[in-house]
Amino acid sequence: MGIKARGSLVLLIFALLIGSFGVYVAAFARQRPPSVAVMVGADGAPTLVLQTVGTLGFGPKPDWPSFLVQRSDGSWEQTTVFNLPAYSTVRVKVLEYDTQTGLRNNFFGQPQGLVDDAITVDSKTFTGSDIVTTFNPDLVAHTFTVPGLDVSVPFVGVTNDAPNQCSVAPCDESNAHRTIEFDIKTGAPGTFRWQCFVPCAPGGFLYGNGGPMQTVGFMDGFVNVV
Ligand SMILES: [Cu+2]
Repeated sequence: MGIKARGSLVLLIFALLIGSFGVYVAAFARQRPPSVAVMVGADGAPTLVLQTVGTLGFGPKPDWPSFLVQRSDGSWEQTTVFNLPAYSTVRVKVLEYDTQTGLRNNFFGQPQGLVDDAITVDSKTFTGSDIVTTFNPDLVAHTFTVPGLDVSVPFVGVTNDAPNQCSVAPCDESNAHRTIEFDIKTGAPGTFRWQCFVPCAPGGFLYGNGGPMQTVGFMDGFVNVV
């Protein structure tokens, strides 16, 4: 084989390697957990039902905390991507099974962007200025914060000594949990990034960030307003 032919062969192999690397990176970057549409409640209202767990208990990252979304057939999907209808009031119900980690920034201890400034925790409703003084940032397990929708909601966690804690998702309501309910409003269609602001990653991640805190499907995701 002449020097030119050999040169072309090397270039061809090099181009193939670069090309396949590009395909791999593009596929990796586009990877996203499935998007779950909100359920419709008995009264016809769109209802988003979430659960937060301290340890997922299955898959390649069983010790990571995670969100799960309930499908309309009652089953749970481990995802943080969901579709909400545009220009609507959406009821949100969160079953919070994790213990209290605490916020690093107290600002996120205050619920924001809720319809009527109202939030219900374990059947007790807090409204208006009550909210500001009610949620001790040290007791928060996770937040649902959507900057693009001006929504941020802290979830008070279960106590460390609570009996019958859940370790494998999906958790059951017989496990220790808090029930948090509130309504939010959506506007024009769009994709809105959201995340939890409690540094809730387990040991091994600097200051509780990293890992699940920066992985779609665990502690951050997308709200698709459609
Ligand atoms: Cu979290």
